[in-house]
Amino acid sequence: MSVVRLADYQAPDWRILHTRLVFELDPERSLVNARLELERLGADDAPLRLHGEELDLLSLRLDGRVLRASEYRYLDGVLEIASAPARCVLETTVAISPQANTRLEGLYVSGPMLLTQCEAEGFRRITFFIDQPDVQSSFDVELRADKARYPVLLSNGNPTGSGELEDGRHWARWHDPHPKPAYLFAVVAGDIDCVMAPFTTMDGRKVEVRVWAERRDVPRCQYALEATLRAMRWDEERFGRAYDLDQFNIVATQHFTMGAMENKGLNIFNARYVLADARSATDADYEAIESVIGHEYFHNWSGNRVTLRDWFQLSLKEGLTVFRDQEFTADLRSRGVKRIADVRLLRARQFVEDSGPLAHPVRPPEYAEINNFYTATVYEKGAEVIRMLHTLVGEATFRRALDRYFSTHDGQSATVEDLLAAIAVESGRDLSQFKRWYEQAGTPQVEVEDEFDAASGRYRLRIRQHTAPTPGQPDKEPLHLPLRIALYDAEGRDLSARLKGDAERGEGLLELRGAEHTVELDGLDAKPLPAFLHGLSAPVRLRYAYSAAELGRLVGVEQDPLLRWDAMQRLAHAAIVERSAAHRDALIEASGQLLKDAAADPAFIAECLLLPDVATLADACSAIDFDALIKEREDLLDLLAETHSDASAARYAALARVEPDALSPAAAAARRLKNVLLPWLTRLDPEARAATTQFREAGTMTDRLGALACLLHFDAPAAPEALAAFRSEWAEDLLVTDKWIGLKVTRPQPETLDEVRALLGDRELWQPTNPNRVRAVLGAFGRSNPVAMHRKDGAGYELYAEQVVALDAINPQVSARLATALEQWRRLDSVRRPLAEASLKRIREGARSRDLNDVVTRLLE
Ligand code: BAL
Ligand code: ZN
Repeated sequence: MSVVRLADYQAPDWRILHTRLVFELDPERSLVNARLELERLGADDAPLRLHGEELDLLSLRLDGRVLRASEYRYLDGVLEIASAPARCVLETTVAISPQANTRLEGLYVSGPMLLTQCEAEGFRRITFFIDQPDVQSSFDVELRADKARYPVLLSNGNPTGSGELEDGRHWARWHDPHPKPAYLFAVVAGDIDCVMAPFTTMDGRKVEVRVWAERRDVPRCQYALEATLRAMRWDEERFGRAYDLDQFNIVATQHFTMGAMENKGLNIFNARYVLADARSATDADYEAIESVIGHEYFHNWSGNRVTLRDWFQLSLKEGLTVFRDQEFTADLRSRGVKRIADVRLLRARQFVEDSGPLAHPVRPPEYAEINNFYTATVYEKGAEVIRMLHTLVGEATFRRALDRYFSTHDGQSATVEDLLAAIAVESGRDLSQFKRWYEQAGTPQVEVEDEFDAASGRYRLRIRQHTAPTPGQPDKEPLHLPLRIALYDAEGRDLSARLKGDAERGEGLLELRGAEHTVELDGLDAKPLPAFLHGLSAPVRLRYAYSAAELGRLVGVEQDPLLRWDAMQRLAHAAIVERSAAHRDALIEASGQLLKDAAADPAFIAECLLLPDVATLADACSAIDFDALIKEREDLLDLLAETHSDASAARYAALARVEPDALSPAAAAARRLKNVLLPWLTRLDPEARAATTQFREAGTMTDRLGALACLLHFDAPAAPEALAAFRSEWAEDLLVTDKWIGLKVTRPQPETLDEVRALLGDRELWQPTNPNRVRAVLGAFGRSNPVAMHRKDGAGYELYAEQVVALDAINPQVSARLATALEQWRRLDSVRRPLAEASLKRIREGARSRDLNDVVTRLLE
């Protein structure tokens, strides 16, 4: 497979001064006429090369003249015109088939809509273009379509006119004044409707904000609309960024490979991140909607106004924008609980990715298929890298640095170096070593050893960092990282301000640059209790030989919610993976304290009581034995439930009285803890009475689904009836049906594989062209049901491989993503490893797409 290398980057030979597009929209066969005003930037003999995939070329004119076949060639996705004047106008007309487009890249059909997805390289499936982010153009777009079928016609920018055509067709024109790369282009045509609200920006611009959906779904768009207004205001207040068009449109579709897409002025969203109402959405859905709405909106500056020079810089927009959306949620909701959720995800997905065959730097040096680099590393680790910069320079300097970055590069295609340069200038700091975070893969391990000399009262910490080899990177250099630290004395006072040493910066912040540092503290009566990485100040694994008692104490003495949660996770980890009785007992003790804590946020307590998931636990094992891990984890949960049966029943009952049907933060936090305790209660009651009652009386989807999960996963007597009732209540709703499927396929029994087979054979439920449905069935099964997926007879792997290959012919991005669920295969136990390998080889034999070939090749390398 050919690869693209960052080192080979060359500035484009041509630029596009202006683009005019006319679409004759039709689901079977749409015609696209493109008029490109071009200017040569490179050498006189530089040919004009345009990207184009699966386009039926109907006409080609250069400066008004039809080109002869000998004057161009269209081969392997490139249209090449050997000789073109330095300034010229190229006009093409192509035909494309949206109806046949199951890849969902380019122009495709979703229910009553025709719509586009262009990032990363979908625009070349719409028309010929220089489809790379460093080629930006202003756009004028005319859309023509049957008016009855497609009454709404949307594109980027501002509307400039509309009118009637013959034969019941109509047209609409859009002008986008902001030059943009093709990946930000979008079109939507459909029989859709919207909710709308006005917004006045801080600089006085009046904006019409609309959220569109299929007509029946419009009543469920109000929350997304309000979240958009919150995001627009927050970006002004926190980052000084205002919106820059007269309209901002968001469209929800049921068929979308990604979560959402930040097209300029016309965001297109997976419906699951828009549609919500009190009946159908969980508390987690509401939070995710607000977060993704924010994320896409924030791209208007971090991604759109300042875009990328090339796809290697993907994290420049994604890491920065994830950081911004994390801060949005933290500012509007509970900062501590948000950080815990983000770190949980980072460990469960990114750390795992970073220690396996798909590990890659935040800025990969090469790729075979860019679609495969929309990864946890580029997004989540990329956000952690930005967070470290924020920690190193502080909020005020960071804000000034971003102002500088946005104003210096407004309208340009930027690089990671550009962002680092803006931060370096504003902070006066040398970030050359810090840049390694973008270049070096793997999660660094920070080892801390300490010694206390009672005679002299001196306490010394020796801190070492090391990053293990990753594919293509055998040797690693030390990284520049901020390590927050606290040292608690017997009264719980933090002594870290008195630390001295080569890494010490004051206020409990160490800056590590070398492979090894020593810091120390004098004049102590007793060894202090150290705490590290407050707020996860760096995305590292930190090893320190805490005793069980020390971790138990940390849960009580530490103020940082993340570190309190982390201490609970460490206790659980040692109890399960190392089978440490002391850690188990300390976990039980600390859990009891938390259960009784009436002052703490119930959502925080819920996070603390949740054990690490099996993938996170497996990540610590050199030979993963799922049976042992799952059994130890279940035994620990049984013990927690038994030991705290009275306290958890009492707390559950009290929580159930907190505004049970309200959507307020307090009510949502109560539900969070209630639904962590419900499985504890259900473990002790074969009749599952609490879950049965909760299912029957639930006034919210959170409570209903929480109860249904318990009934199903504990094989409660009421489970079959509840499942059927839920199914028939929501049969018409794709998104809620996905939730129901998700529960079915994650039932932790080997026989769930038969359920999955049944779903795959159900002509109504199995919709392989709908990525949400594929993820509900196979994504949830592959990643969240270790019992059935990793069956020791290999049947889980076999079914998975068969489906990944079948899906490759439909949507390669989806099939490639599914295959990554086997990224830990090399560390499986000796029975499972060869079975997983055989299934991966089967995938390799069946893979047709570049996407899947790339992933499976790297998995097997
Ligand atoms: N740019 C792709 C979707 C997102 O990360 O916003
Ligand atoms: Zn993004």
